[in-house]
Amino acid sequence: MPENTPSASELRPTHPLALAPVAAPPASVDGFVRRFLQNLNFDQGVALSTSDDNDRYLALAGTVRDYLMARWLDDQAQQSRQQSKTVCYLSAEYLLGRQLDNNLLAARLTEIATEALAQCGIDIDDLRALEIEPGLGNGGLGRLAACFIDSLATMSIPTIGYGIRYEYGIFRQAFADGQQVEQPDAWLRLGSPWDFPHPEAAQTISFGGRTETYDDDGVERTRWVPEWNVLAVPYNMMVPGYHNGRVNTLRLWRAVATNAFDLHTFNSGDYVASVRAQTFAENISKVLYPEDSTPQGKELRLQQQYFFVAASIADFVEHVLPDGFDLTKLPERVIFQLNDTHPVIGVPELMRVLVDEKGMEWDAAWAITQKCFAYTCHTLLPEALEVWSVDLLGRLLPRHLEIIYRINDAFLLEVRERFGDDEMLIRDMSIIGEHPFRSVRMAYLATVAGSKVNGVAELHSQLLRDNVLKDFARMWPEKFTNVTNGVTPRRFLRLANPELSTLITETLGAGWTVDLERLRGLEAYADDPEFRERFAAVKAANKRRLSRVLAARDGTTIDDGHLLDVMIKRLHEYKRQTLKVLHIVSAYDEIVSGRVPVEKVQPRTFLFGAKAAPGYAMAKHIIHLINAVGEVVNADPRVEGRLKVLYPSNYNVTLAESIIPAADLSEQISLAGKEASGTGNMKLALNGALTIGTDDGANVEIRQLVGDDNFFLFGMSEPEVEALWAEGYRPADFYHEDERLRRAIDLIAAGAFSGGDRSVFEPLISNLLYDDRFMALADFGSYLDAQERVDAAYADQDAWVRSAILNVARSGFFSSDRAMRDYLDRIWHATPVH
Ligand code: 26W
Repeated sequence: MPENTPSASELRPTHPLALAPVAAPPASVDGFVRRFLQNLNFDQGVALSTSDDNDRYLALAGTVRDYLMARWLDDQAQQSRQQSKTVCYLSAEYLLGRQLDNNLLAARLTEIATEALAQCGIDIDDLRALEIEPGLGNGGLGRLAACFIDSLATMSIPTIGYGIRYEYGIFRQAFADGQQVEQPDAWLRLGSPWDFPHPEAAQTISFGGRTETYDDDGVERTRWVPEWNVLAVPYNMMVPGYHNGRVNTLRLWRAVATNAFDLHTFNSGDYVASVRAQTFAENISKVLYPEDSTPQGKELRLQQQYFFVAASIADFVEHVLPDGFDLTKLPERVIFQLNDTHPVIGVPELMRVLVDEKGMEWDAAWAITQKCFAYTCHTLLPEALEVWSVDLLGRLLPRHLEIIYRINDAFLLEVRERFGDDEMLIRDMSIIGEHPFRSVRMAYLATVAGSKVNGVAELHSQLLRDNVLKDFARMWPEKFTNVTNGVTPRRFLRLANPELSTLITETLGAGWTVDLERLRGLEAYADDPEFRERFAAVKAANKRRLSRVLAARDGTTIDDGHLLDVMIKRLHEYKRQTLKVLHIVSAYDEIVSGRVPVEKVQPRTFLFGAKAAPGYAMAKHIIHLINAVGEVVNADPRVEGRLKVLYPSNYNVTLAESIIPAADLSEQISLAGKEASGTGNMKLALNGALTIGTDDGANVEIRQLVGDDNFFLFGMSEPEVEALWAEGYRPADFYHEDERLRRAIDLIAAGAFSGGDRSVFEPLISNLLYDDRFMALADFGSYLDAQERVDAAYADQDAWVRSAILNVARSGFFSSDRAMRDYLDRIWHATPVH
């Protein structure tokens, strides 16, 4: 460098504009138009007259971004200056839904933008419809993470959401002959206006290799000599709070090959091999695993988990904390919340950073680590608890495996001190399982390391303490707590249901959006005929709106006067979509066999939304059956106008936002003791659907709050389920004893929905009759009785609407704002920074 050229750090800005903080464009229609046109011209490179809708959508998104930018930059700068604690939410999934509407709402720009675009001759709804939602999650767990970061921003809590920027999110579902086919979700295809790459803040993440010990001034230390590495490039997304001017960050990592990767590892001079090597590295963030609940033990998935967690920890320690930060004070500045076991490899990673890299003593590092993590469990299914084979983990992360062994040794010593040399107990509690293969039990590691362990509904937390983690709960009762899930009222009421929102605001004022308990005020109107009428009119309008959405995408409709009965959730045996189908088949059979006069039947539209994991054969049979039943029922003139089955493909957040406000009946029919919480149940109740449900997950709390009169309870309780197992469950007994059940099953088995082919649904039928792990047959009778109560209740529209209003009024507890307050009080101990 020539002598007189100043280095970058010596250049100091002198221009006044360079010294001023970033300013948002003026919050006026003119200001918006100007900025929009600028973005169209300078970012998209088109004139208004030559732009297509996608250009316009991108320019609109860019404009909304510009308005939020000043606050975002400010909040990011503040993050390292402030002394307060940051919540680092570690989640492999964020099921965000569309961004445009939410960000317009948060920034109070909805009206301005609508008018500004109208003045440019553009209908904003046309652009809204173009946005492809980032489907970076499977279901409840991913959507919960999205609700939580929305609430944390709205409550001004310093938060960074950390995750993975999958190039392909959850697959697109299509149906061919009633069967699911999966298509790749290329959500980035048309550009991604909501995220900002920061290659300068990339982290190098290592894998493989070996460990070695060395002498460090008389102290023996260990270091990891990895074999290959990959760059983690952060992409930042804005997480605006609602009307509070705060913008938090969601930082999603993308895997990019390093040069070192092909030079060192595939050191060959073979160009083709080195490009192939790049592809190998970049595969890490290529695709979201579409499995929910059954972990596959796939190496790439462990790579994903370590990749994003290691990058996040390094990012926080190196970039967010100020230089020279005293790491013994780490617990005062951060809590890493583990969203299920997927990020648990972060525990040995933080130990490695503190001990191997920062030279800390083991015990000191462990004390810090235990304060910095907390663990949320989202399941009760034993097969859903992640384990990694020692083989695989040791090959991919040899140093981490050593650390896990050492954590386990110390832990088992503690167990012996507490409970004596009970070898059975030691084997049961060990972080290392021996059968069917040597493996690391990630839930146990999380429980040992975490400052707190929580379930996601009262019943779930109780069952964790009593069953899944009972020995740990005995050892550390104070570690265990509950935080019942919640959902964001901004997206799932204010945005999804604008007409009900207007009615509520006119009745109670606007405060409910951030203080959902205020909905209680609606109780006083449940008996007010005028309010009821308006409420009913909103529901009817929402049904018509949904009908238009379905007509446009599938050519199907919902008829006026139909009870809309919805079951929207991942397809899983424990959730019992089969029970729902048996009900439909039975209702159909009752009419066509003349046992019930058709004119006595309450018209109903059954609506399903569900994706099955691509490798889950039984779930795919169930999808096929739903579609097959729908095809027959919808074509049969004998039930026309009475029964209809709709199964729009590719259920996602966007479709949920149309379905939920229209629903009358919410199906929450899992076998008691299997659904950790559920969150769709909350969204539906909040939008005035009545629940038909078992005493499972958060249904228990919904029923307690809305009252037995406004909830259709059926089925065995969890203790009754246990008792039936203990006594020996024989599903065929129920088949023989219940005529309605027998007729429904026989109809399917006889090929009534498969063109006479008895083989098509044979696997499903024999599974029900001879296995039925989730006891659909045992609960069938009780379910049908409850459905009869539903029909009777719906016939009295006045009473039904009253119940629906009470459901809304009493659902305030299920705001994710409340859930965040509970996490803050019971687990995080962080405070707002305004
Ligand atoms: C492939 C491994 C795997 C295992 C479990 C992937 C994803 C999971 C998740 C834990 C599945 C999930 O979404 N669980 C749901 O979490 C919601 C939020 O707490 C709860 O409301 C649901 O009851 C629970 O099923």
